[in-house]
Amino acid sequence: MKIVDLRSDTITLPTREMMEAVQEAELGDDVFGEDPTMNKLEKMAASRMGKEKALFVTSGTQGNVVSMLTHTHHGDEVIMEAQSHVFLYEVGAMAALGGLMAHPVPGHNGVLRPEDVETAIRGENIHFPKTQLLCVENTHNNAGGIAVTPQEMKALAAVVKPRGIRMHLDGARVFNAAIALNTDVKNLTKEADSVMFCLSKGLSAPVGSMVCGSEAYIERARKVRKMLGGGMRQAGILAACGIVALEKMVDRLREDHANARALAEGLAEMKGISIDMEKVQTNILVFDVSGLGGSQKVVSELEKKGVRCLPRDETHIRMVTNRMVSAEDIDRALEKIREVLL
Ligand code: TLP
Repeated sequence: MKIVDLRSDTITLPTREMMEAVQEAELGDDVFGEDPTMNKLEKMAASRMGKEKALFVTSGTQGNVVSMLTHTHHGDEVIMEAQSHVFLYEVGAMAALGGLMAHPVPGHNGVLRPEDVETAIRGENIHFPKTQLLCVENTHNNAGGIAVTPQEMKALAAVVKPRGIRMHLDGARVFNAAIALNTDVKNLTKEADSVMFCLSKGLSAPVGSMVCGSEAYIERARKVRKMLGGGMRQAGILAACGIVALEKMVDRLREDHANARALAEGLAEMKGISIDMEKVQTNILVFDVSGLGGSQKVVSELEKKGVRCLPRDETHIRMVTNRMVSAEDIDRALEKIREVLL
């Protein structure tokens, strides 16, 4: 049975070109800064994000924690959207490893309102921790792949920058946002002091994410990465795939977006499914199945038919289009979903 795997874009396998690039990669010890392939990837990533330097990290989670630890001191407070990945899905790393206090603020469709961030910022008071960092997620995963616009980034920066608060962008899928908004990715990263983006999601590299920022910032981040055990030796093996990902795989994300739209349009016509088409902007769909007896039941039924997806919560399912799923697979998935709903 052919499986249509819509659990995540993290399931994408490396391309043949990536595997070939691995064979050819010139290698060295990256902890000594001597891996030419890694040095090339880090240079490319920094330039793509409009930052001075970049650092390869093992995962998006490691990238976010390295970024947060580099910006802060123990006991500082970090503001983030209440449904964000850094708050919900990173094993409490900021608290466990950084001694940081999370201050989650509910956004609107995943996008923080500047006035709510302003209210959340602590003033000078002997009782308060120091608000040191704002984290923004783009695209916003839990909200359903919503793209935060350059104007929204600017409005948030206008609130935090004058107060000396730093801004970190969890841009795991920032290229998806740039494509959806038809803008250069630099317009989305400009206001951020640090950016993390993933090579291993829609871009299909097997491993790795990048942290980008100023030269001084990345120098400190490199040390934090080492402390977390993330200093890798002949990491050019991984960087070779990352280079192909950046050079060849970014524009292809459009196909995932078109497939997500086609999937959403099909779902919207089905009884018992409620999906907000305005929120279908990139490659993530989150939709309500409360009318069908809850998400776990539907996910299990679909699994039996060869369509894989994940419950987002008790009433919502998440589906993520990705390179392993073709337009024909989407038609097939819709057919199977219809069968389950009958
Ligand atoms: N998200 C994964 C799961 O962890 C939920 C997924 O399947 O979507 N930031 C954002 C916005 C993310 O969506 C993710 C991964 C990460 C960070 C962490 O990346 P990894 O999985 O590489 O640690």
